[in-house]
Formats: sequence, C-alpha cells, structure tokens
Amino acid sequence: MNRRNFLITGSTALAGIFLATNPLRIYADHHEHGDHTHGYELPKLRYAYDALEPHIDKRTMEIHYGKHHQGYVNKLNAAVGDDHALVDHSIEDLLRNIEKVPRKIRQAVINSGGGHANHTLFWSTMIPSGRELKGKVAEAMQSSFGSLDAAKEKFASTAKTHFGSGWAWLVVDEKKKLQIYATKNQDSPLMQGHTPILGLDVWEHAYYLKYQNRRGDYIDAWSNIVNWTQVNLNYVTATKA
Ligand code: MN3
Repeated sequence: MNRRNFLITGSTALAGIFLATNPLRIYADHHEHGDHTHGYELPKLRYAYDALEPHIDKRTMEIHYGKHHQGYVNKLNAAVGDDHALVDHSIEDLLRNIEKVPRKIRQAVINSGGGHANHTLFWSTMIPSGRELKGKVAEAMQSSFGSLDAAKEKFASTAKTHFGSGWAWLVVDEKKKLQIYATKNQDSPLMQGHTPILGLDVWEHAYYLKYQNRRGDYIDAWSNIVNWTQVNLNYVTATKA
C-alpha cells in the first residue's frame, strides 16, 4: 500500500469510528460542522484585550490570543490539511479519539489541537470582574472537596506547584465526578475521556510580561476573573452528556 492509499484508508476508517455527534457545546463556537473550507478557526473573544486588566494585561492578551492561540490553530490546520475525515470533526472529537488519529500527525494534533481546545476553554471561562461561584457546580465542588474554599485552594496549589509548562484543570471524569489535576504541555483531559470545565494556563507565555517569575501572583489575580457562570454551564452540560 502506498502512502497516499494508507492515509485515505486510515482516514475513512477513522470517520466511522468517531463519535457520531459532538454532544457538548463547549468548543462548538470555533468549528462549524461540515464546513469544508475553513478548517479550525480562532474563536471570537467575548471581551476586549484590556478588559481583564489589571489581572491580565492588554499586551499579554494581544500576544497570547492573537499570536500563540492563532499559531496553534495554524499548525493544527497545517497538520490535518484538507483531510475531511479529520477536519469535519470538532477538535473535541479528535482529542477524545486521539488514538485513531493517523500516527504521522498524532503528536501535532495533541500539541496544536490541544493548544486550540485548551485556549478556547480558557478565554471563555474568564470575564471582567468575575462571576459568583454558585449552582450545580458549587454543590458538586462542596461534596467532592469538602468546601468551596478547599476546592479553590486545591486548584490554586495544583496550578502553582505544576513543574514547567502546562495547565491546571477542573474536569468531569468518566464517572461524572469532579477532579482537579494538572497536565503537561498542551495535553488535554479530553484524551483520557474527561471533560475539562475550567482550565488555567500556567505556561510562562500566559503571565511573564506582567508577572515574570511570580506565577503565584498571576494565579491569585486570575481567581478574580473566573466566569463561574460559564463553568457551571459547562458542568451541567458535561454531566448531562
Ligand atoms: Mn497559552
């Protein structure tokens, strides 16, 4: 079998094995199902670059969103090319079925596709001045971690103590239970069957311009701009699916 045939055969098989539909809406705003022309796209920001000041500065937002995230989208599109068996699926589907992505481009999808999904969630779970933590996700956090303060503290310490580049996550696992943990690089919880409902980027590019080596200060500041209304919506969606 020559290489071209292998790729076509592999992709056709992939299309049949993938989840038929994407039940979640967390990532749905950046990829139109069945759109054959655009590939993956940078999602629109719901606020201005300077709207998260003073916690996250305008320049960091410009570079982080406009350069870093755009870079992940560009590299993801370059990796999947015009292979409709791949690009017709949401990035969530690709990551949930990562072992079925052709080996040749799998690591590129993990890195750049993960980067795309992770940042898409990140932007959507921040909002100027933050939102109150309440609702179903608050109830679940209380029962899973003892109290809301204990849950927040576990999340913050997970983010602060993660070594090197990566993310801290609040996820809904395969048993619909909450977990808090970190992943390295752009590895997505979706690859282990978990649904991230809140993520915090602890790569230096997320904070270095304003905070330099003070990751802890960045994490404490970020806690003021969490959109818990969106996180609650993500929780409700993930536990229904
Ligand atoms: Mn980043």
